Amino acid sequence: MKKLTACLLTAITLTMAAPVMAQFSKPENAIKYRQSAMFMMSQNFGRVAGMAAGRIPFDAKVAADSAAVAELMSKLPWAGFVAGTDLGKTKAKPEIWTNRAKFDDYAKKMQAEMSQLAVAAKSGNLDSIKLAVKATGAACESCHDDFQLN
Ligand code: ASC
Repeated sequence: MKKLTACLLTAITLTMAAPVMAQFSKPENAIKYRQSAMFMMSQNFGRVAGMAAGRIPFDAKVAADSAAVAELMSKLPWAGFVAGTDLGKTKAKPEIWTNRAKFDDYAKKMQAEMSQLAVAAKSGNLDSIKLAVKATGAACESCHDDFQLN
């Protein structure tokens, strides 16, 4: 009976872990995956933020396209935060895995703000874009403050 229970538990655990194992063949790939999505997001967000700050000339089409890509990218990094990937070439703090609910809340908040930014950029209204950039940047920063190594 004990053996059967152990067998069942192993089977259940393997079944639950299967999608993650199918997605990344090794931990380094999970790290690379989330860093790539973050990089693409920051390049696109940074362009819009540059326009909002007046560092880059405002181009409504470029802003809308960039914000749309940043919004899509904002959905991607999370699948890469697989257990055991706090080790290696990463600035992810181990607290991500011991305080996951808080991390997930930050992640959701950032995605919501990035979606708002995409809406603002699509409208072409620079004042709305400025407000949304501020809120989105704050969401990025609060998570980095708690969960990213310097
Ligand atoms: C970026 C980037 C971040 C955030 C943050 C916002 O472009 O790489 O981490 O914006 O700096 O304040």
